[in-house]
Amino acid sequence: MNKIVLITGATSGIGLSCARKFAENGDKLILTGRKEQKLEEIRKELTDKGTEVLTLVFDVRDREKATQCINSLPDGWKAIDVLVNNAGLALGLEPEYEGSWEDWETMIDTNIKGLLTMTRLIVPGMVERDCGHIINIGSVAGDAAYANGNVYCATKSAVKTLTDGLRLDVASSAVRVTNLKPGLVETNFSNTRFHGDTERAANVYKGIKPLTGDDIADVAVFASNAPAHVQIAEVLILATHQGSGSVIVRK
Ligand code: NDP
Ligand code: 8X3
Repeated sequence: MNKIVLITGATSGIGLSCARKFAENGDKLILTGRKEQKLEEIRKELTDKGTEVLTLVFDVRDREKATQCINSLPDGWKAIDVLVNNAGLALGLEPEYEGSWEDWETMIDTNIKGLLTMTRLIVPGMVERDCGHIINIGSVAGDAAYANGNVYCATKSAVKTLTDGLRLDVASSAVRVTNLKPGLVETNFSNTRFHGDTERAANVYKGIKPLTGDDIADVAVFASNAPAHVQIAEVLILATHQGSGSVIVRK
């Protein structure tokens, strides 16, 4: 309650759900994303309900702009309590030997290097204040590769390793580190993965009741609200008819 929560990729899906759920929880929000107008709409929606919201427009791949934005936070907003490293994407679903160089670079730059940029910018202040929480949005895809998932799965595997590494590196402080690993969540994720092929994207969620962004945000808020001595290190959240990254039972 009353924490300052910074969420990357707050304009859609899990990030937007986190914004709404942390707002309901009584927290102050720093919402970041690439789409200025969408961020403004969300800011208005949440401020109308009484939440204090600040928005920052930047691409997590743009280290210079990200640094500028974080370093110029006004007084009263600098002491970030919770960083939700959510911005991320999958592009393509092809055999590793046929994938697109460009898609690979975008995924690596966003899911790994973007997350590292935000961590590097925000965690030193948390360690100095001996208080803070990093919630990384990993994936079931980081636990084991599934067919044609190759590079995306590798980026989420990197998120798992980086989250575990960070947890070790801050263990002497009161900073907590969480890896949330969702399975199938119906968001804009598949539209992005299939480069706007909405029919192919819709098929991903056919015959199964997928998770929602809110389901994941509920767990993020739970982890944030846990007593200070409790560190929710990792949570795998699957739809009931999903057994693993590769096993989805459709009816
Ligand atoms: P959405 O596509 O709905 O949301 C992705 C968000 O990330 C958007 O706000 C998007 O902004 C933002 N984003 C992407 N690239 C950048 C960037 N370079 N800089 C800043 N923001 C960026 O998908 P989800 O909500 O599903 O995805 C959120 C996270 O959850 C991702 O890390 C994803 O890998 C992970 N995840 C998703 C699962 C799913 O099944 N949906 C399952 C497991 C994990 P913009 O609108 O500008 O593109
Ligand atoms: C997103 C879920 O199974 O499409 O990380 O990789 S999955």
